[in-house]
Amino acid sequence: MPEIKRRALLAGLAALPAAACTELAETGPAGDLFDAAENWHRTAHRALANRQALAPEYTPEERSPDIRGNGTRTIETPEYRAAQAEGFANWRLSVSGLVQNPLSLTMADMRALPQRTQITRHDCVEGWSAIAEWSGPQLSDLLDMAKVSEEANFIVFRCADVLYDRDYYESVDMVDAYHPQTIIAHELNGAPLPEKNGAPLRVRIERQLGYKHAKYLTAIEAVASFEDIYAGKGGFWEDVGDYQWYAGI
Ligand SMILES: Nc1nc2c(c(=O)[nH]1)N[C@H]1C(S)=C(S)[C@@H](COP(=O)(O)O)O[C@H]1N2
Ligand SMILES: [Mo]
Repeated sequence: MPEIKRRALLAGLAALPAAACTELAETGPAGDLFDAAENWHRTAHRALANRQALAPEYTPEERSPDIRGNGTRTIETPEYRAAQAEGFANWRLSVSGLVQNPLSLTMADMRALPQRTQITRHDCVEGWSAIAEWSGPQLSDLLDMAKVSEEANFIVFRCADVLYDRDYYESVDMVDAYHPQTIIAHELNGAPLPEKNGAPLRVRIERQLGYKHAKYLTAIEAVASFEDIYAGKGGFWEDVGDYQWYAGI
C-alpha cells in the first residue's frame, strides 16, 4: 500500500466503523494493523454500550419507606419560601450555553412534556441507598428542544442552594446527559418533590452516584469545558471534597 494512503488511513481509523476496518483488512498486507483497529473499535463500542445500559428498575413494593434528604435539606431564603408558597408556579428552569435555542421552562411546561417514571436505587457515597419512584421529562428531550451545538461536551446543572458558602452544581458528559434514565424529576413516589429532596426539580442520573443528582435545579447549561466554572473540577463535591468527577455505577 502506498505510504501516503497508509498514513491517511491510520489518521482516519478513529472515524471508521468496525465493519469498514474488516473490509480493508481483507484487501491488503496490513492485516495485523487492521485487526488491531477492529479490536479497538470493538472495545470502544462495548465501552459505549456499557455506559448506555440501563440501571436496574424495581417494583413499587421494593420502594424504601422514605428517602432521606442529604446535603441541603431546606432553603431558608425569602425567594425560595415565596416560590414555594405559590406552588412553584413561577419557578423557571433555563436551558442555555452552547445551544441554538435557549429555553426558559415553567413547571407547567415540564409537566406538559412526555414523562418518564422509573423506580430506581439511589446510592450515596456516604454509605446509604434508597429505592424510590421518580417522574419527569427526559433531559434528552430538553436538550433536543434547545438544539445543543456540536462544540458542547458537558451539561452543567445549577442549583438554588448554597452549601458551606458555595453554590451547589454538578456536570455530566453527553453519554449520561442523553441516557434514557436521565430525567428532570418533579415527582417522588407520585407526589410533588418534597423540599428535602430538591423541590421543585432535581436531576436523576441513574448510572451515577448520589452527589451527581443535583437538587433545586434552576439552570442547565451546555459547555465545552468546565475548567472556568468555580474550582474547575465539574461539581461541588469534586471541588471541595476531592470526589471523582466520573461517578459511574
Ligand atoms: N443542590 C444540591 N443537590 C444535591 C445535594 C445538595 O446538597 N445540594 N446533595 C447531593 C447528595 S451527596 C446526595 S446523596 C443526593 C441526596 O438526595 P436526597 O436529598 O433526595 O436524598 O443529592 C445530591 N444533590
Ligand atoms: Mo451523597
